[in-house]
Amino acid sequence: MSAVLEQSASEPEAALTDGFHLVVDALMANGIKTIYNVPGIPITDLGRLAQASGMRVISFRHEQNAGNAAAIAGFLTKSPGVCLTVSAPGFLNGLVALANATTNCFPMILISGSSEREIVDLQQGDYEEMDQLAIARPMCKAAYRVLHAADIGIGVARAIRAAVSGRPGGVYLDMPAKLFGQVMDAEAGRHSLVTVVDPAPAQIPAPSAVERALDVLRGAKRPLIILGKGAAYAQADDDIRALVEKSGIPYIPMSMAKGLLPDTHPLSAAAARSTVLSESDVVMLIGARLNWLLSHGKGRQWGPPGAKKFVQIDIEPREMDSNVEIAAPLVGDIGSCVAALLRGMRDGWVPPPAEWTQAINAKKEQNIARMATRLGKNALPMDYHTALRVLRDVIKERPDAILVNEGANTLDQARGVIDMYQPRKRLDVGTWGVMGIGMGFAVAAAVETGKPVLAIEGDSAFGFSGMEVETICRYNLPVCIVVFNNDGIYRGDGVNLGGGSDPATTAFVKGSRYDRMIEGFGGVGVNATTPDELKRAVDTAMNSGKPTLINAVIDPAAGSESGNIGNLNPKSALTKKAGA
Ligand code: ADP
Ligand code: TZD
Ligand code: MG
Repeated sequence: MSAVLEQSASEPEAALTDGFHLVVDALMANGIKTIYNVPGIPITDLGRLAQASGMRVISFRHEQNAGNAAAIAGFLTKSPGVCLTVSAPGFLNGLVALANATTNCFPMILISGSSEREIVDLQQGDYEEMDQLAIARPMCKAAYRVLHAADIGIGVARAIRAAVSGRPGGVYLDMPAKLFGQVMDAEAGRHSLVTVVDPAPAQIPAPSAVERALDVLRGAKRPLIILGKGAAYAQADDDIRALVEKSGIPYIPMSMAKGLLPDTHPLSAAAARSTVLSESDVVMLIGARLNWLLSHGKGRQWGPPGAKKFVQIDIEPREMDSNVEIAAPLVGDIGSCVAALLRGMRDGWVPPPAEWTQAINAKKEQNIARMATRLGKNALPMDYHTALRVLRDVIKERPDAILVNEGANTLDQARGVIDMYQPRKRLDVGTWGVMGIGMGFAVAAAVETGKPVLAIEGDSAFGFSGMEVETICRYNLPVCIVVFNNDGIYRGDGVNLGGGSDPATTAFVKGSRYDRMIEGFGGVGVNATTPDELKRAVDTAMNSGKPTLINAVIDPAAGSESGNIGNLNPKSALTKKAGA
């Protein structure tokens, strides 16, 4: 259907259009094909019209999940994911996802309906009154409000450019209710639309910066490359692989960069992570920040202070020297920077000394053997490793499947055990370690790629977005959820230190059956207590593509407090003594 208002026979004048149609037309003119939303005042008809116009509109049960879906759609496609919410409470629900997208450098646009400016600004108590633009502004990269239908095209264009150019991030677009009903001449409306040309222009690094980086790399005896999710986002997969292989420099992938090169690649030093972090003399960061996930580039993990030089490739100049001195900042887009380094290595590149790679390989072999022993055990009830061995094999057999992962132990152990083989196949809690991304990410991964999705979820983590199993069933998406059910947060055997009858703060109902939730919506539920049952159930789900939830029963005593980051969790002497 053409997005032009139908003319009644009694109105022979020029065709008209309105705000609703112009928003849809503006998105479609820029190749945006999907909206993730929760309907309601004032945007119900916008979703309806978008669907009628040929867009895919995925309606969620909670805006945070719709927002997370939009954010990860942006990561997967390099085009901003769009989330649509109602005013005040719906907007606020979506805001966590917008802030999280910005923190993770995922491009997304949160379009929210809002109440009447005149009433909101005089604080006269409008329906869902809130000054949304002011509240959104500090949470995102850019925030705009459109007041006139004729400005919708420009508003959408600005939002797209802000989301994807430079360092990607979240953008807020405020659309007061009155905007949607504004009518204007259809021809003028068409002319007001903007198709954004080259929304994320290449940013070419300065030749002198490339030369400086190559000099630092040439001087290295024990170099290391760290690939971050920015490298995965950049979609420069072939050149990144060529750079690693041509340079002969060992690399470690950050969590969402796993699979950029297969984790089984001979130059992967992931299994010797602590060795390479502490002993390397030059580290090149590609799309990875020296934040808490890398201990800020200093401290014991990094070896003696001042002993290392850093090369950093990033599109954001202000990232340089954020935590430690960067000897060779390479500011530009990763595709252009990596291509420039490759050109510079064409003639006479000498790979790192064999001593370095041999030392790493020896350490790797040791650690891989140790892991194999742990994975070889068949614990019953299942512990993390017993269950994860099964899922590791599933991904090995289906390397194109997308893995979504959240939880504490469920996250940390899965990241270590499950090898990834292809770029952008591992989606997880990211920079904030936020719980609740699971079902939103799973839905968008299935919608955007058409690939099967395996979501490995802690039982607590799953609870944050679990209602979206209905959404998964409603759209019949090929998503298999495995809930690692250890009866609680970190562990299921916590005790109430006050001795009362309330359960421990970290414990859930014992023996819960999450699998029964999905059955209520027509999906497949399976309770798996052994590795064989788990394997059979996941294989069946991945083969059939039917929405499936497997309740994997995990030993309540198998996990540790906060997974691998217990050191960040302050503890009172009192609870330490009580052993909680
Ligand atoms: P990780 O958590 O995997 O270490 P981060 O989210 O900390 O990764 O870092 C990603 C970095 O990648 C950010 O600093 C961001 O500016 C950068 N980035 C994102 N896209 C590009 C790109 N196309 N070119 C260059 N840098 C990019
Ligand atoms: N709320 C939000 C939004 N994000 C968070 N990270 C937390 C709370 C705190 N938190 C974690 O950091 S992990 C986690 C919480 C509540 C859940 C861990 O339990 P789980 O995983 O069942 O998901 P395991 O396997 O039992 O460790
Ligand atoms: Mg748990």
